[in-house]
Amino acid sequence: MTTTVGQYLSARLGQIGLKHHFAVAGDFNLILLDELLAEGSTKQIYSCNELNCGYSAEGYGRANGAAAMVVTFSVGALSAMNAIGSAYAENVPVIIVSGAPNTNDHGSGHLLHHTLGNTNYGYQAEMMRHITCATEVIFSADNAPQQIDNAIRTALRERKPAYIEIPCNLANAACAAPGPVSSLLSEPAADPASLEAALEETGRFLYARDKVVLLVGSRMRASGVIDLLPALADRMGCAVTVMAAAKGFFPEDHPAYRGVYWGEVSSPGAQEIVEGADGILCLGPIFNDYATVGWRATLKPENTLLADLHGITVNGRVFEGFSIRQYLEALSARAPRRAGSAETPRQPLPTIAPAPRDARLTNDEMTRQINALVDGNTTLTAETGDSWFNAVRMDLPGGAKVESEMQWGSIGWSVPAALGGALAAPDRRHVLMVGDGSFQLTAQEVAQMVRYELPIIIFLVNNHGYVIEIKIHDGPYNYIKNWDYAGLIAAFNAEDGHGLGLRATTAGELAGAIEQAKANTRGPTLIECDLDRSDCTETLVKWGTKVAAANSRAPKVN
Ligand code: DPX
Repeated sequence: MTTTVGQYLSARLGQIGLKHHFAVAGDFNLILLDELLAEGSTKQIYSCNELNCGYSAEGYGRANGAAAMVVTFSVGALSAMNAIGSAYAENVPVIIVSGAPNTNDHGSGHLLHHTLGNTNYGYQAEMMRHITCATEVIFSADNAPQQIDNAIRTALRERKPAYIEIPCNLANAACAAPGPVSSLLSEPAADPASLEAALEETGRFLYARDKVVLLVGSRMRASGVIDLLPALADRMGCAVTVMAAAKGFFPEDHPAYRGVYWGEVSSPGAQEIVEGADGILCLGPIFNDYATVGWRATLKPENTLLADLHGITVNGRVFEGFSIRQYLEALSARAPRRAGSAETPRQPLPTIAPAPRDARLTNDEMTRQINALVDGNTTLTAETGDSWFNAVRMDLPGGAKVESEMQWGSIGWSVPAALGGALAAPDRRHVLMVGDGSFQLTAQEVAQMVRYELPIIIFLVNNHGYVIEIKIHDGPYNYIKNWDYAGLIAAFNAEDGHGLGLRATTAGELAGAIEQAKANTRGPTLIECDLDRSDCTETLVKWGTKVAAANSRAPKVN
């Protein structure tokens, strides 16, 4: 039983549950792309460039649990690195496969195109090693199956990207056929002694405390155990809050929900509940400078239990050797009731009164209308910028999902990521909020939404500049060239597309545009929302001031 290296990879991608892979062609990967097409387990989706290809895979992986992408050597792979950094920072298992020079050219002294112009072709793998959890450079078809399996298995277990390099003359070389996929998918068994000790210490922590609260962080997405949270909350009877990057990770219509904890810019009442608690179960949190509002919202270590993907820290002790799923499943069966924090009711979010139809469009009115569009089957992708703050202040129905990239924070991420998410979850409604500055980085990927007829509704927030940067630190570099954003769609449609480009300057125009977007099922609808530059959320201004203060701390002098 034999196959080819490319078909082995293709079969494995299908077996781990992928239905698509993303690709940009180049002469070092053409045979590999042929092999993937021939084996056919996953559909090949083309991207405009490798950065977008990576972000699309990252977005797909969020919705589907993993993703794959294929690029060419150097000119492709180096462009993709920003997106692979995103997948690493955001814990998304993206398998990046790069075509590479012919094996006969390695060590030959031959000078090749698409390279740095020296004859050592190992630099790409060296660079990738820093932003992936496994780096496999294939030099022989015989070793390819183990190397491919190791990269995929490690990515799935670590919830990080992995890199596979396949020379152009090995993609169709014969190799052994795959064995059972369970060797890639199975989770290692928990160490029973460590898990039991962790649960006992958790019990001691919880019994010694009255006001216990759950704080859900963004690494819970990677853990794939978000669905376990309501049962844990029901058992403990305590209040549940989420971090900004984990907006929507707990159903907001659940009685335990108390809002987003984000220090001084928390939802009403959430800061008091978290900072007033004597026991905070932090589940998959990322406490970076943004999340802590410039290091101001730091929780007391003695009050926190930190549960991360592969272990917990509590009462000054560290326990490892089990996954967060194994820990939460066991905890859900034996956690004590700790309902003290739930006595404080949820405070309502500030309501936004509807604007008259002919009123100038405002940020508030735009957010109100987008919030009304979001139902329990919607995935809302929110780009870095004021869109974060607008998403965080929305009142979401149960089932609604939010995707943001608050650890990596690379503008331009959201357009390809929304495309990836829409391919992975075609039965959901996909809504994207993206600022004008961010959009300019990856705008051309809307053309692929047109190509694949993805009915994504894009709210292009044209506030005429890098407003979040203007609020943090102003200067001429924050003002960008305006585009006719709505007009771009005609160019992307060309002769056969069904995209729709609309522009809203009043509340009524926006309402009309949303109705047209709902009816446009054969392509994206981009609604350019024209706002005044000064019109942004209050929380952005408050947060931006504190983050700027942290950024401008003077160097310490010895
Ligand atoms: C930059 C940011 O227009 O949104 O709501 O107006 O801020 P807002 P826009 O999309 O502008 C985004 C802009 C320039 N950040 O305000 S957040 C710096 C930056 C980054 N990523 C990359 N380059 C620069 N975050 C890739």
